Amino acid sequence: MTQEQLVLALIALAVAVVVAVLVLAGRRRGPAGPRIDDPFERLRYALGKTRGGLLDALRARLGRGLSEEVVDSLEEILLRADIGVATTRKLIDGLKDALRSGKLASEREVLDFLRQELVAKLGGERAGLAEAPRKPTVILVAGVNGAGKTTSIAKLTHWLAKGGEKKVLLAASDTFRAAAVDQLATWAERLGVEIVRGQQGADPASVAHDACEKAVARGFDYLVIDTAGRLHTDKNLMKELEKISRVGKKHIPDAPHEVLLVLDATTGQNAVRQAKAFTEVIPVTGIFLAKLDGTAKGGIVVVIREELGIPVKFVGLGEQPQDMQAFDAERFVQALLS
Ligand SMILES: Nc1nc2c(ncn2[C@@H]2O[C@H](COP(=O)(O)OP(=O)(O)O)[C@@H](O)[C@H]2O)c(=O)[nH]1
Ligand SMILES: [Mg+2]
Repeated sequence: MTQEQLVLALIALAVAVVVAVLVLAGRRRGPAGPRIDDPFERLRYALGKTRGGLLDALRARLGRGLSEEVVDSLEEILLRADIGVATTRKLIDGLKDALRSGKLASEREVLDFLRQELVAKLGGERAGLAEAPRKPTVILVAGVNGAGKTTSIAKLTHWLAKGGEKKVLLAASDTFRAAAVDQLATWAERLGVEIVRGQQGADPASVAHDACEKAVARGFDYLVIDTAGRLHTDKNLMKELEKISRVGKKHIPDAPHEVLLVLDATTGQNAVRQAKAFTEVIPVTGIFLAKLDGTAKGGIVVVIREELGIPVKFVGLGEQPQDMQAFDAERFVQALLS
């Protein structure tokens, strides 16, 4: 082998190693995680971090036997899962009462008690999405920047379209950044639905207005409106959101039929504070709780329900269009505590 051939062989080897490393790293970073088709198992997998901190810790503690002291020590575990101070207090008091009156004798009974109480607190049944008596059903989506609005809209669209059976129109009323409009447009293309977009910097309310007009004229089943992320402390931007929510009424008097607030589950109690600020400006009808898969604070669902009285309607479990589920209290609690 000549020296030149040796150098070429070494270069080829180096390239092969680099390619192999990149392929392996890409695979490890794959966004979807394992593919799980069963919805309950999918939810259970996504709640893994919260369940790990909650159920495993509860079992370890209860393994020491049952006493008031042990029940008291559960408080810290519930708080860590972000179940909230008020709810945790009620759960612990309830457990103690049940213990004193001899209704709790085993770890299983304690967990059953917690499951029942949590299902009751979460409203017991599915909230469902409001449907307009006459189409289109208009869904306004709000939330702070980065909460997951646009991704959640993609999931919602995938779910609403029912494989092409229903016609969904998207409105890109997040006109502040060109990138935001492009992001929604990319989803629209991927999902095979139409989108109304204004010029960059266009009035967000006028985009919403045009979209309402088109949705009525062309017989769409659903119109989903994306809005600009805003700091919940910014009064002007909040006012504008109010305007977007009002503008569609010219064409669709009872619109919007749903105002979904997207909250980032990983921000825990801060998400609750945001929600309070939004509900002062617009009539939020439901919560879309995004990023439940990335957090050990899944208990925040309970706080949202208890402190805001607004139903959690959807949960986001990943970054792909199918990574969403309609919220079901019973199933959620089962996935969390079993
Ligand atoms: N793991 C995970 N990531 C999410 C979820 N929802 C959104 N994201 C990610 O959060 C980031 C911000 O989302 P985006 O939709 O752009 O937020 P927006 O600014 O509110 O529109 C993106 O990287 C999304 O992929 C979710 O349910 N799970
Ligand atoms: Mg966005």
